[in-house]
Amino acid sequence: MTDTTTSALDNLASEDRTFPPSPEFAAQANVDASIYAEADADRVAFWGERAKRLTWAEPFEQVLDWSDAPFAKWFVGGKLNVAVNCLDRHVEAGLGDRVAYHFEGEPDGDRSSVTYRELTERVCQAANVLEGLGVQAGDRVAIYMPMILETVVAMLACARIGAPHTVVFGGFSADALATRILDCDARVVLTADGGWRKGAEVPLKPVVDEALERCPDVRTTVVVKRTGSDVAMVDGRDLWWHDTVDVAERTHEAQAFDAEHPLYVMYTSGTTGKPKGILHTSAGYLLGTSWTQWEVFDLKPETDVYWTAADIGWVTGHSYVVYGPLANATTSVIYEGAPDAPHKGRWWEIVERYGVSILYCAPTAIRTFMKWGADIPAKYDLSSLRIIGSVGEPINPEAYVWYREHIGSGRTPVVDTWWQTETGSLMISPLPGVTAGKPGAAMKALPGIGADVVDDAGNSVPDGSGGYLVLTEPWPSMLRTIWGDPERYRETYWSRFPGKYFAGDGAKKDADGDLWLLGRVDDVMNVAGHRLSTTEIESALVANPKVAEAAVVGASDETTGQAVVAFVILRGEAGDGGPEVATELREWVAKQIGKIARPRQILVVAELPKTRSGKIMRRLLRDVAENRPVGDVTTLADTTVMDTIRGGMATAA
Ligand code: 6R9
Repeated sequence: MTDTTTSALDNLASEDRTFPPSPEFAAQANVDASIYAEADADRVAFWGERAKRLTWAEPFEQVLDWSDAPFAKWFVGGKLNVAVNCLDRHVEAGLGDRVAYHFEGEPDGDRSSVTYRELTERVCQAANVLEGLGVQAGDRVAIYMPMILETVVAMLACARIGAPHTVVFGGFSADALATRILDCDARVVLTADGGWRKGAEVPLKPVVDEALERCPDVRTTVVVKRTGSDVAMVDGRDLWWHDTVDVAERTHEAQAFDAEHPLYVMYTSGTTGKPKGILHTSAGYLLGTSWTQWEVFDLKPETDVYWTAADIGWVTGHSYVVYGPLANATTSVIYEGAPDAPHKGRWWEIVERYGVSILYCAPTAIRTFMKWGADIPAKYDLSSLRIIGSVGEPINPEAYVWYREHIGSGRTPVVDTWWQTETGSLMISPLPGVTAGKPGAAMKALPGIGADVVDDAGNSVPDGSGGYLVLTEPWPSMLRTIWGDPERYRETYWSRFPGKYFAGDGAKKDADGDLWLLGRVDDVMNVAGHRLSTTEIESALVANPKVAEAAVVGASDETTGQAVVAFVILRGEAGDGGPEVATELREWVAKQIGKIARPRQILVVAELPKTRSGKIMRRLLRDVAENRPVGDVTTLADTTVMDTIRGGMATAA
């Protein structure tokens, strides 16, 4: 990519605002700059030292066995129980009365808090029920539930008995659920009648019933009564949670499992073809998530109230709602519903109510709040926040600055964290007490992590150039394989650049060697021989005061190979923009980046197509831009969005 991205990347590099940590923040931070030196001196020993934060039933003999690369074994010979590390040990240490979760249901007034002691008991109950149903260590259990406490209980109960879970996001279809159940051969499904979203019930049990028509080997389901709607219960197969778990024995003797015992399988979405079942194992994963939560969010478990506003059905929820926070004895918030239910200040009301001090969410949410206007968060007391984070997509500099200003009161560090389902925990991020953050840059590989940007031939590019992001060293929370398909694991991640993990993201090193993520490699456009990153042009558009959100695609063009087509949502204050807005924005991009990046077409839309984890589905916009029938929309959060966009285009034409 070296010949290339030139003009586009120069613009990102010209983003020169930096936000150094305040001396007060730096003075109280959990880690200082010496942590990088410690890790660089001996990476493996560094991780061996960090592993002391876990409670081991049997100590490990070797930190890393990489002799069968790319198949890693971390903490060889060690044994522990993940649930004991997340729960029992905290109760034993006298923290039983600490709140583990403040649960906020979507229906107004539906809230409850659960302490570490109560959560431990509930997990023991569920573990007893699963064992009673014949689930043994190594058996897979599928979980298809809303954002409620029982979902956490279900996951930890599986971990406790060594049965890997596969959580399927509650918005997925019966077909997607069945495919996942079959792929990992789960025989038990934990679910609920439904959940609440935007004031309406999202039915779950009926979807399970439909999925199970294709899964004859599933012998039992356990169903949480959440909404109270009528559901059909199949005799001999379906049990109620309240008839089984809630009445079960509250103690359970946990067994220790090997450090490499499988913890869960998480299917990645959004790619074409068969979903990949990403396998994570026990000790390395728990270490990666708990250590990075402590390090990057500067966690003070005694006083912080921590909120990762992501669904438990995604890796962000697994790592930073459940495993990392619980291993650290954190008090967290779980919110079931939508950010605008019943009003657009719902998140800020929650921050105010619980005194949330650390907030972690996705750029798509931040851009939505920008669109709704700064006057909404301004109505709430957000002074408890002391650090805010971003994950899931590149954060446009303008969104970063807005987030820091209007949510972080112009004072809190912002951590832009790059990682993936496959990496298990944060890989590239500023350290809030050390790094002067640059809006839009994820900055540096964390201590103990090796990252680089390479060209087509796999050579490290010099500072100031772009290429492919790779990870150069194994790390404790890395995926171990693709469930049932080790060859696909090797091929997908380790063959493009032998010996290096290929992340599938484009990235650039700026003049200081700091890392900027540029989106998936397949989001890179080639316009008249110039490679342009979608992220880059989107950021330029979002930097215009009239624009709240933008998605850019490369549409085929007879002359230039590809041409830039931009879909924009205007900010509330900008009204519908009028016909001149497209011209104005085209010139704006030309001025910001260069004529080569000037969009051929700008379409003002009301919504953008997003996956349920908030990533823009550019593939569908490309279909629109190239006048094709729109492809598979089943992974969209709102499948009607594409009709709206098409409708809008017809009128425009
Ligand atoms: C955690 C999560 C992974 C992909 C990843 C990249 C994008 C995530 C990012 C980011 C730029 C960041 N991504 N964090 N891009 N800056 N801070 O999102 O996992 O759903 O597997 O997605 O998300 O493209 O490759 P997952």
